[in-house]
Amino acid sequence: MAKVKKLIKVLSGYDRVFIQTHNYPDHDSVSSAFALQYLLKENGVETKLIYHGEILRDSLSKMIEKLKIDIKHHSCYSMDRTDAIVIIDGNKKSKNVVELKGTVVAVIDHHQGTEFSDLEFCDIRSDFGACATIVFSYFAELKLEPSVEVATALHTAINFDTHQFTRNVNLLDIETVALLYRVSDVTLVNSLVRNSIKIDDLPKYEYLLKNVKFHHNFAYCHFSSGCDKNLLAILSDYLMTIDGIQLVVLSAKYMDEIIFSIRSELPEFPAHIMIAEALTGIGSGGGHVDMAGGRIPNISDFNETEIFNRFLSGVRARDSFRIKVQTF
Ligand SMILES: [Mn+2]
Repeated sequence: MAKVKKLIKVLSGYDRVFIQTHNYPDHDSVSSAFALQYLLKENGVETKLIYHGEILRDSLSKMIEKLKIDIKHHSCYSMDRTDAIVIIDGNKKSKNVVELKGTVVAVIDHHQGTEFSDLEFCDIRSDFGACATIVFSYFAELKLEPSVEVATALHTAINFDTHQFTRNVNLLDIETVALLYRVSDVTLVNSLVRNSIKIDDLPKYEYLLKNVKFHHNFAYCHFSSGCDKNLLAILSDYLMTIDGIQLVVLSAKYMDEIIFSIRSELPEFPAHIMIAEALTGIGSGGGHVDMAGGRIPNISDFNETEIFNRFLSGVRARDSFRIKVQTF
């Protein structure tokens, strides 16, 4: 039986089904939710798309508007325990997925994580570059053609989550885009991917270039006046484009906590492990080998110099095994 048929069967048993993205959703989580909603509707299951936090990026707001994606903040609904929740591009109990009043019955994710035994359906494939690729595999299983809007959303998501096929990319991500390419609005995809920053973001670039600290192949910058999560991720990708930089750590004050964005291009510097180690005792972190995030919930536990030194010891411990260390 096709894997997705089990999901359809499980969800058919509930009166209301919500598809929940991770908090402060990105293109991949919104697109995957949108595509899953389309697929489930074609199979007789009505769903509502919800998120927690905010839609932070203009490119994502534009995608939602152009593709007429109906996604709302969860506070727009009064939810209760009888509601079924499908978490997409995140997992139950993960730090970036708020616990809502409904019952989590299914998880579809491409981050490393636990398969909780109380779930009725769980599909975690951490070797996939985007959750969108997992959702497209369900279309393939059912031989269901996505609409132009769904194909455009999935195509955009894979581009974003793999950082245009340079990060954590799987052959299936590429094959999926090849198939979507025939159906999607490529002009819109390209416009969404290309225009990911706005003029208002430029002062943060200026701050970054003035304040970044380099230590051999490691770069660190703290945004003391704050930066939102998604821009912080874009800025860490930007710093990774510098030749010779192989580990990037950015931190920022955001709301009432300190957030982190980490990028690595060396398997010896596993981003998800290095952030977890550096924040031991004061916060938490996780993600992938090449990209990760983290947070310190109490700002008073954050000390810029100490964080820099904690990462530096992580780098030094691992770099001692390497022959070549680039100097500036
Ligand atoms: Mn994703």
